[in-house]
Amino acid sequence: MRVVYATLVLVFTAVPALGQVVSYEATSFPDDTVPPWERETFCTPERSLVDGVLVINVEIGECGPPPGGDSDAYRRDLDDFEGVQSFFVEFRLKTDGNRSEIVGQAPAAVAAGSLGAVRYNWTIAHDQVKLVRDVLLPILFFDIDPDVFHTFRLELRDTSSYTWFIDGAVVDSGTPEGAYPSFFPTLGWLASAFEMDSQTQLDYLRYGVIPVDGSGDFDSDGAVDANDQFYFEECLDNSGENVDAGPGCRWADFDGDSDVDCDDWDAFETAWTGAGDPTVAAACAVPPIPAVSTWGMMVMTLCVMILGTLLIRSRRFLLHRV
Ligand SMILES: [Ca+2]
Ligand SMILES: [Ca+2]
Ligand SMILES: [Ca+2]
Ligand SMILES: [Ca+2]
Repeated sequence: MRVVYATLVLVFTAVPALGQVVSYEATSFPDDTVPPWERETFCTPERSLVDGVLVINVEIGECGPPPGGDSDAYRRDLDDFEGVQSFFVEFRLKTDGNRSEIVGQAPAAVAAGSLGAVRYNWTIAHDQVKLVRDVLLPILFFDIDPDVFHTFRLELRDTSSYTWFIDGAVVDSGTPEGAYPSFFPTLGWLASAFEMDSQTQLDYLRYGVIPVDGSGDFDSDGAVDANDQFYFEECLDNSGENVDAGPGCRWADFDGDSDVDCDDWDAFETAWTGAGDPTVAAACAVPPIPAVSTWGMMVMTLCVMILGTLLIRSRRFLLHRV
């Protein structure tokens, strides 16, 4: 019995609990979240929160000559996700740091790392991204539009595929070297100065189990409720009729036509399992029908206009006859 209990505990602690997506939306500092991100700073990075975006300024020189200046780094383990059949990391970020900083793992970097061979690293400058899976594998560089937010996404399915996306477009995919998250996996990210000052802005960072296409269940907890609605409306606002919603929104595309529009909203409402009814998404709200008094005013105004026109015409007709 004791062995069975121990086995059950192992099974239930190895699998993520309800809510299999973790998101940091930059509405508070990362180390103030529950659970907190472990923060490690070097020298004196400055940070602030501005309208749901974490802004980090890093400089060179205050703590000695370059290379190496301010650094603001955050880290978490991914132990809860070991053994899942699918996994994604997605973040939206922009930085004004120069591409010459990339050699020093700056100005911004995100690393899904481990003690094993399998890892996925982004190093991001204002107009270029470097993707690394392993130092023994080809290192990839991609140019990006400077000084605007970009969405970076990684999808892993079993051990059979990895796919990197930038702004919804596939930039690289293939068969990974092994399963991930695995072997003491961690997720970390930082803003740092190597040879130059820079500012990095993070809108969000999300990771977890890839939700099932067309399920409406973003966090894969078996419910379609308020926890999913925030992300559904984000997809809706970024998509619309016949606009591809991108890989991060397939779960919200109920009718499988690639967009997330008001047809999908209707299906989301139908699939809703939360308390009461969901608050109608602004993009799909039907304009209110005018109240009786408003109708009355409109009809009266029309009548006055018609009567006025008739009077003027009859007056002209009589004058003409005279
Ligand atoms: Ca945000
Ligand atoms: Ca859910
Ligand atoms: Ca559609
Ligand atoms: Ca759709």
